[in-house]
Amino acid sequence: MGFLAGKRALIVGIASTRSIAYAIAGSMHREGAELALSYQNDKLKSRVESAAAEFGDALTMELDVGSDESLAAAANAVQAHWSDGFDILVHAVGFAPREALQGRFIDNVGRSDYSIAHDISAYSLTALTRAVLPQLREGGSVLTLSYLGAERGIPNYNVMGPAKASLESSVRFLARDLGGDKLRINAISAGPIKTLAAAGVSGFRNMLTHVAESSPLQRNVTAIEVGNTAAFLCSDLASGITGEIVHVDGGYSTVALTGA
Ligand code: NAD
Ligand code: 0WE
Repeated sequence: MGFLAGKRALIVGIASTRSIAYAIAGSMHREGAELALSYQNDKLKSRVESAAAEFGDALTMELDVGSDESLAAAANAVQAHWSDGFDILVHAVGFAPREALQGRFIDNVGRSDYSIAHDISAYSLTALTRAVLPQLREGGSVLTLSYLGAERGIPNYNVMGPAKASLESSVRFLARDLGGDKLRINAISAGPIKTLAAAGVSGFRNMLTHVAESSPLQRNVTAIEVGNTAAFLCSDLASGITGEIVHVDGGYSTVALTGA
């Protein structure tokens, strides 16, 4: 029997079979979890429906985390499907206007870019968690996805850096609140992976090569490795872990002077 048998998971952030959320769904399904999957808009609906068919006929629903009405409607859809609650919430969402993710941070970040990046990439974790909190069962857990740009200045990542820093801080504040409900919350800080969100980024290929050459594991990480860590963190095997940022990056963030 899988280590997530009897658990129910809502997974937000599938846009393609390359999405980190898709790999997380695969790992959780393999370990015996029952799934519900959301899609951001009509354009992504059929892709998420295909994933749902693959992962044990999962429930699907629309969810735009930028809208309070959409958050409430999605929470209602989950409640109607799982009337006695669920156990796992996965938030794998990030967005900033494309123009802000190039050139100098100081030149290319406007007030509205800053606001959108923080709204969709950071605030949405708290808004989504609050929307489903009454449904989360004791022993359950929340997981989000972060990146090293929260901790370091990285070319082109720009406003997403401060947004991820805010996301990671939110994990620590939410951990205090959720602990009282016997719930946990953690983040995975993943190394670079070629997904849709990474596809448009100029120089991403060179970044992958640099990271592989500089990492203790001497390679890039896969979405499957992130998926397996996600399944562990959301399982009872990780019952003592909350408020934590776990790096799944081949050790890249633990070393310096890698050219020496
Ligand atoms: P992806 O493009 O496959 O997933 C991003 C998801 O965000 C998409 O499913 C998209 O629909 C969703 N999204 C954007 N705006 C939304 C909104 N308003 N409402 C609902 N959903 C919305 O890319 P990914 O790389 O799998 O990204 C998932 C998470 O992983 C993000 O938080 C990203 O920052 C993080 N991450 C990615 C990498 C990487 O290199 N790919 C590394 C570390 C962390
Ligand atoms: O968090 C991310 C993806 C962030 C992202 C990407 C896009 C591209 C398309 C947020 N918003 C958008 N908006 C778009 O219109 N990653 C960790 C992947 C990523 O993105 C980078 C990276 C890495 C790594 C951007 C610049 C530099 C490195």
